[in-house]
Amino acid sequence: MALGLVTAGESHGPALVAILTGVPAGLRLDREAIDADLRRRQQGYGRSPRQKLEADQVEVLAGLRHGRTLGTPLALVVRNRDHANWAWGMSPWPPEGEPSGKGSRPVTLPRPGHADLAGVLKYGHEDVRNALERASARHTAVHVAAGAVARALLRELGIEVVGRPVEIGGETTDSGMREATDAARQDRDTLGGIVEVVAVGVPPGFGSYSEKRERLDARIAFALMGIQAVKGVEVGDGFALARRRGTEAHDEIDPGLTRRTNRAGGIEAGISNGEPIIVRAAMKPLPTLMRPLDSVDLATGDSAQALVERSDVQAVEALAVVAEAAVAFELAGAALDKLGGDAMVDVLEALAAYLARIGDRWRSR
Ligand code: EPS
Repeated sequence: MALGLVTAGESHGPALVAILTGVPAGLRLDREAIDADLRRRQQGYGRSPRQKLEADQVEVLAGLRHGRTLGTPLALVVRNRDHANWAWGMSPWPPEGEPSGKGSRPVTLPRPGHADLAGVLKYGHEDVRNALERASARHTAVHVAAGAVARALLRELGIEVVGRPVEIGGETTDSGMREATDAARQDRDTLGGIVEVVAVGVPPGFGSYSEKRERLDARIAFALMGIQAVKGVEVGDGFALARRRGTEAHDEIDPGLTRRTNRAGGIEAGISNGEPIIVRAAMKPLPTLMRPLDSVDLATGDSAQALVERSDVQAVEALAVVAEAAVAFELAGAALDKLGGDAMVDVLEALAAYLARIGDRWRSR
């Protein structure tokens, strides 16, 4: 069965939920490792005061016994501590008692760049909150938990995936990124940036040119574009390749089937080629602004200023962790597509047999 993921949960609702299917039996999970990824996602210089309220931790409701997967659906939960402040406003059932706490008054001032306007038009909501709650990047927490499971599987296969910010607000040095964040905070503005994810130890042969949806680059691009605020994705030298000649654009092959360069970012024709996989995602500046943009009050149709809410100045460091999780999940899916197996022991045997088969031609890893 293919690796699958479905998630649920609103930003200020009771909890975020993920159900993973197709995880092989016998995979050892480490609660501390999953929680460490959740903590990494919460950190970052530009994060909102919300992060002081949350202390994300994974709970497992099904599919795991004594720290090993059972080969059955794996159900993960990350609770929203902040829900306590929204108990009336985000009550799943009709709330009892007088309106109190946050979220008790309807939001009618859509923020340009957020889900607010398109969401209420599409779904026929009166209260913009009904759209923004699910669209919020809070939801990435449970994707990171799912990605941590994928990372555990990949580690068994000798594959490591690491994400890092490479640019924030146009700055590429650590101090530049911090200064840009400070300046934007001072100006009550927000920033975007670029993250890079590198996967090492991926053997040749994950993904396929056979069908569009099987292409590893297409799968990874889909997973990255599906993250809140991501507006662009590139693989390897990406857009820069379009400006080069063919003699400067490809990766020549040496004996042992190694490459001198990795302009392709480890993927050719939708298949991993054994070089590190390198992808980048570009994030737009966050649309919740302390200095709101012009909008319209949906209750009156008159010009107004967009909703002002507590938010992050930038969340590029968080995106690095979320993007890492997304790439890990797709790589784990592609690994299982190639190797098959509903038990880890079979997956590992299939990998060993495959590496032995190509080993006389492809360098040993
Ligand atoms: C987000 C708005 C902020 C962020 C949130 C994403 O939340 P709040 O409105 O509660 O301050 O902090 O991200 C998280 C809570 C998180 O854990 O990443 C948004 O509108 O996307």
